[in-house]
Amino acid sequence: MAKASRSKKTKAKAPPPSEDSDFSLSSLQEALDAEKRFAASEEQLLHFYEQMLLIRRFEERAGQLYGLGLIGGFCHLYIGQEAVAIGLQSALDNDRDSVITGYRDHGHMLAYGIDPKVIMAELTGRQAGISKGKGGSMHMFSTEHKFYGGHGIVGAQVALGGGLALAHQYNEDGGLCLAYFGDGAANQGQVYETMNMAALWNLPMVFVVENNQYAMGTAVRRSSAETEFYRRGAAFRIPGMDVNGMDVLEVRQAAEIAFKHVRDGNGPVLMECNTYRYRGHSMSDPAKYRTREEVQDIKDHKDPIEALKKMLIEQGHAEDDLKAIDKDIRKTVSEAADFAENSPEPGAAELYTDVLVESY
Ligand SMILES: Cc1ncc(C[n+]2csc(CCOP(=O)(O)OP(=O)(O)O)c2C)c(N)n1
Ligand SMILES: [Mg+2]
Repeated sequence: MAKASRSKKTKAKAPPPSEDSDFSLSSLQEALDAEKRFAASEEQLLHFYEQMLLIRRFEERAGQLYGLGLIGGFCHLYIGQEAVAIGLQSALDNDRDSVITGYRDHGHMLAYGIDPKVIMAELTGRQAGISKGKGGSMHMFSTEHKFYGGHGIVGAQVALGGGLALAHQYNEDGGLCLAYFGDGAANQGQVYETMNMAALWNLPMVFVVENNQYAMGTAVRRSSAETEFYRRGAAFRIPGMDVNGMDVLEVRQAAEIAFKHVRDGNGPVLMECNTYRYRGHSMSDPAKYRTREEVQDIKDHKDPIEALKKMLIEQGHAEDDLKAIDKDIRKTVSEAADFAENSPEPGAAELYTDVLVESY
């Protein structure tokens, strides 16, 4: 290894937080409660609207392509959760920060500004896909964008995220790692091993629980002894934040507070974003574990895109202008689908590439 040993680097950091007896779970929460919503400019509001709508229309199209047999394997849609990825990713520094998530990953990639064409091509298993068609829906990856997947093993991305955060610290590049995981994943042991190490080593890491209320067919109250997930870092002195994940402005505000805390060298933060998934767990889910009324109620009263649309109209935007944005996005998504359908599948020789990295 060309670099100095890791122990030298970690020694230079602040002492472990356990020496500070003033730990407060709510210090960041208080900051959020004082100013709940990000003061976005008109331009930013429109951008959030466009990006959330892009995820929704992209996912609707992905669902259709799956139904037509153009997407194989598993496919987990992000519809309903758009405000989480947009609120958080919009606050990242794309030149420095890294992102890692589970298999429900299309929305995060779109939020990161990755071309919908290469994401759709990946979903349909084409050579032009971001993982050359070999990863599919669950295993998308782009080191160029510092997007480290796309992981099918529930909770594993959190431990890998700890490694990414350690790399940021070791290389002194000023970046942080944003590691997303679900309410189900929050019960995996390696998540807590990572929290312990991240707090002990003061790593620049934001743990984000996307609490969409279900892990496959199991509601959180049936699987979790503590359903307020933001509290779960307390044992490691990691401050928690309870965030309305259906409000893009609240998520963005929480991101501002959390990222500043981490960038100032204060170690990791645990954020719980309360959200809801409208579709089944994956495409083969009959969703018998909840009522249609429950889903409809969220769509009618808490939808993140409709809420922002209402706000834009109240601010004087014409409904026709917003419809025009939707039309443009549908066109972008159709072009991505056409591009994917017309792209070739990877050749057999690709079976032997990207299997092992021998040197850097
Ligand atoms: C280690 C492991 N255990 C079980 C599974 C099967 N599995 C796939 S998704 C899932 C539920 C995870 O739910 P959650 O973390 O809430 O994420 P969501 O799907 O709601 O985004 C399970 C149990 C798996 N992929 N990996
Ligand atoms: Mg879940």
